[in-house]
Amino acid sequence: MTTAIQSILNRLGIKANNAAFSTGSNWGGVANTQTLDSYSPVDGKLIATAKVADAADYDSVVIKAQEAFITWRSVPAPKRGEIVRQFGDALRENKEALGTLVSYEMGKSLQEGFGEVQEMIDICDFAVGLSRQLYGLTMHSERPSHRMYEQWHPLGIVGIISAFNFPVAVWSWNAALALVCGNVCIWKPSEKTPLTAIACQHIIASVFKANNVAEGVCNLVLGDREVGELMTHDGRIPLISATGSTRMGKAVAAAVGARLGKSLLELGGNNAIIISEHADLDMSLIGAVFGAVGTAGQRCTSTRRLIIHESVYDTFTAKLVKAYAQLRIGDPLDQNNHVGPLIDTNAVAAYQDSIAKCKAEGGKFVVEGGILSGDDYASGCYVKPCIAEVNNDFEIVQHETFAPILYLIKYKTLDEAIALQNAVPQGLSSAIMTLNLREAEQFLSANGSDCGIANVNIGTSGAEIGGAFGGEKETGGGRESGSDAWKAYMRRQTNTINYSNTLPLAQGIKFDL
Ligand code: UN1
Repeated sequence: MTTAIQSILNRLGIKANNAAFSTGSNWGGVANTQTLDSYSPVDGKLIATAKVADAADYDSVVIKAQEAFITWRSVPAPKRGEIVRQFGDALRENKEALGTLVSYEMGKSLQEGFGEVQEMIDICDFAVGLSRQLYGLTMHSERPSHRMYEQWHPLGIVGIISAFNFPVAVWSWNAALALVCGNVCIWKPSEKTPLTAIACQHIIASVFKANNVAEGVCNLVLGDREVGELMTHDGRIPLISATGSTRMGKAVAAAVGARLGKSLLELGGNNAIIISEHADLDMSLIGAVFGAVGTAGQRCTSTRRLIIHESVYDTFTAKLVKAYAQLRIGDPLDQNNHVGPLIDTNAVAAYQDSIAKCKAEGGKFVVEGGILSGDDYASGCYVKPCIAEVNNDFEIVQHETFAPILYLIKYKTLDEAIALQNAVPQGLSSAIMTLNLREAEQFLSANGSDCGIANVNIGTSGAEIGGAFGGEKETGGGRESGSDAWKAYMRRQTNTINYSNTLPLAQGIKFDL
């Protein structure tokens, strides 16, 4: 580890012998023997060894969280918002350090690491405003001198299971909303990125301490699948918000559904951009290339398919090939590079496997892939972004591979393009590049994209926090972050108040004693 990274760990308060869980300022499970190793995909070095929580540790956290909920839910929502506001300020102070650690531990470019912390700051600002809203409706009662309204109450413990690719932002989307809504949280971060999670826990714990917030409001539990399973089966956790693969999401939904809990799922995407004959091709190029190679193709919103009109297909493909030749792949902490490493060598194996499958199905690579070797690429996690001409119905094209592999598909009519865009199991993000109003509106209509996110003249990735984030079909149907996504973190209560002298029944039913 370089001294620069060591000083960042110091700045973020991360010590060598980390604990397995935290309820705020208190950290526990230090003596546990089972560990998680965090290797940087940047240089392959072991950054730290974290401890794994066992079932007894987990249980102690849940008990603490249940106790904390009793007091936290009684704190007025705007006061909870004030604490989230201070958390946003603490993130502003730590943006550089945390963003750099995200880049080093996860491998995304430094700019994207900073962007991820900015998303956290933005969601805190959003949540602060929300803390003075959380509106319910008022209805007119059919009975005289009756009032009817609805109000929103917190659920209790929100379990957050997050993925390696957005190791801190997705937790904050959930935590910031859950907290202003009056919930407490238990976070299980990806086992691949424990350090960034520990850093976030330190930051939020210091804000809580300064405000005398009880232990147990924001909890961290480190572990692998076993901890996730304890959470999904636990009837004490009314809501599980999980981000990850569709396979993982199905297991979460089954376990949570079996106990009639709520789940909020943000799963795989297979996102396409339609490049119309009416597109501004230079603008489209930026959206397509950033979408495909940003975060080395490891966003759930990454662009995996380009559906290109036949009249611009050759021209646009030539532009793509030229742009890919200019991509600089290497250390993501060096801001001259566009593309960093994949998360680990398993991801590299999946990338290679997808390329082989694509070729076996008849895919023709116009930009070849490959693993980079040499001193600069010693971690073995650096791969070349590649482009293949395919049919949409290839099995591999129907599948989300978390790697920079871009598939090209040709179309003749917009109806055909929209049908191709929709003809995958996933439904997260989509876009059309066109300067033609009719095309744009058709794409956004009920006959258009079937995704949770549909954009015009911007790419598939890089959503702002103000919109609801999530998708349909195998993406899981959940919505996080902006708009009214907060409602998933609360329970709705309908209240009818009779201020008359009699007790009339609804629907005019007569019942006299
Ligand atoms: C994810 O990949 O899980 O829209 C989240 C985007 C980011 C969030 C991605 N704001 O690409």
